[in-house]
Amino acid sequence: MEVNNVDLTISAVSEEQYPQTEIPEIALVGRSNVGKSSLTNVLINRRNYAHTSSQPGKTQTLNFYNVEDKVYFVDVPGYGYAKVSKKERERFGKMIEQYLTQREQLRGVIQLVDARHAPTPDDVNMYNWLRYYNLPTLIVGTKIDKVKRSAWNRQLSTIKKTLKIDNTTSLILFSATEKKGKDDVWRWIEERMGNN
Ligand SMILES: Nc1nc2c(ncn2[C@@H]2O[C@H](COP(=O)(O)OP(=O)(O)O)[C@@H](O)[C@H]2O)c(=O)[nH]1
Ligand SMILES: [Mg+2]
Repeated sequence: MEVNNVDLTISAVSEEQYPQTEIPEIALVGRSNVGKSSLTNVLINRRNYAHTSSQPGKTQTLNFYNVEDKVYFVDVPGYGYAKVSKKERERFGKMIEQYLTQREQLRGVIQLVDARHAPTPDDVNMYNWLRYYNLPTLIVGTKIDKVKRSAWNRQLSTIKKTLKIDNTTSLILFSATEKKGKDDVWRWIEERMGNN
């Protein structure tokens, strides 16, 4: 999609704040620091619109990015090591779970995993959870620029095996620095946008 207009509509801390539109939504999930903001920036052709950070686990909001009034990207903050209290983590976990299971506008979920390593137990749990709820899922293996090209196939099969990826799930290797995989990710999103 040709992207010119993007707007961070809301950083929501509760359901009442979610946009009240029928625009399709695509959620981005993954551990803190895996590259969610960087992927968002590449998809919308911006350098640092979605703030990237080397400080993991601080955001505890669902960030809705309105892209051309055609789709919302919903940045779901990292699971794993969020630097917040147990109570806060539970509250936020419930909010994410409700969003992912009950949001009518949600068309699909992009789960990011770091392609340099095998998916972590948190990644596996998240993926199993997405399968349990039958959410259309794309796995994006990030930071592939840090992996030698000769090792790409091995990393692909490690991701497939560790997550036990089923045949409804697509898998794309991605690099934000080289913008590799951008068109394939957009293609998957546009397919989902057309589907109810
Ligand atoms: N080399 C490389 N670094 C990346 C890539 N994606 C993200 N990063 C870096 O990883 C760190 C965390 O990225 P960010 O997008 O903020 O992760 P988020 O916490 O999931 O939103 C930042 O320092 C990014 O510059 C990538 O594809 N390649
Ligand atoms: Mg981020």
